[in-house]
Amino acid sequence: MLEVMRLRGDEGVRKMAEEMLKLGEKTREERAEQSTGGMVPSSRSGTFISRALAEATATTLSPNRKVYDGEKKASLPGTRARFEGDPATGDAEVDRAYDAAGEVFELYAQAFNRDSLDGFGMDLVHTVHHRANYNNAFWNGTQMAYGDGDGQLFQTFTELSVIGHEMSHGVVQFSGGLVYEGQSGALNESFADVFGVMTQQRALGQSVYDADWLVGKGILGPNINGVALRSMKAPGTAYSDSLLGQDPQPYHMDLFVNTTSDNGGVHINSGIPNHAFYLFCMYMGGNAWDRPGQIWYKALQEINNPLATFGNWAAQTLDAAIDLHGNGSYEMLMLRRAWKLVGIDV
Ligand code: ASN
Ligand code: ZN
Repeated sequence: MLEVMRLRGDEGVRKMAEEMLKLGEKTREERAEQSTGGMVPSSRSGTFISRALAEATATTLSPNRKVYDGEKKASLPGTRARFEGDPATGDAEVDRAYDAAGEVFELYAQAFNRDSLDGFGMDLVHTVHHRANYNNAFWNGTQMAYGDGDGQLFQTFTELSVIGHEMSHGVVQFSGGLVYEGQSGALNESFADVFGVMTQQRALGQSVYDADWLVGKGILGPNINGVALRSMKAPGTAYSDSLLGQDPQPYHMDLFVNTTSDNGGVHINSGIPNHAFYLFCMYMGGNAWDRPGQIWYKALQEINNPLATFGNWAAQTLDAAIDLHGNGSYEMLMLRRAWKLVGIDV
């Protein structure tokens, strides 16, 4: 997105995008340090248990949220705004981050028996109002941060699917990680999108057919021609705008984008595994966090390959489907079909 803005935006947008890209590099360096800093790859050692058991034990899990106000400055985490149990503040950004963090915690706790992002109940630290006119949100290896947007390109970043996305980067990191470059990086991005929209669908009580499958709906500026940041249902169609350019996401391997920008297209080629998940959900029906989510989550816990390619990941999801539902099961056959439809044979 930022690369597109840098290339296609007007003078002001271009400068902003260049600044943001520089900041992004710094964040990625910090994030890389965090993920190699002797962190325990927690819940990958955990065994996989049934959903019924997960729900029974999950009742004891509860979040510890800490939302800070960045006061439009760069330093993190900022000043205390709303901690666990505090009443609503009236600051919409603070309260949306607090509520969304609760939804994300609940998804992982109740559907996946995971105690917070690291599996060991870590605090959920969020900073809102990060920097001035900041057009992004991120996980830096230890906490989440959200800009307010510049009001032109973006209006806010505290939107449920975006918050679910950022927090899920933490889950990927503590599950053994997927290196943020090329195909493994696009898988990291895709996992974040999948669990971001899943958070939203669960919070809204939506089945896979009710959902819009959009990431970041409503965060684009008022005059931008587009509906969201990304579409899992129809990658490449989320926006088409003179400032933002055209949504660059492919939905099939034939359209895979080879590029050195965006860490080798991590936010671009994620459209391919995103669409495979969407198609699989369409075959399964019901709720995304049931069969499809359980398979994706199990695959993440078991892949044990931070440099996984799309093919490796597809094979891991197939293994998970076989373990959970049996060889030759409907789930396994439909999953293979979904991957085939995006150009990946397993
Ligand atoms: N919002 C971006 C993301 O989570 C920021 C980044 O870290 N690249 O993918
Ligand atoms: Zn991301």
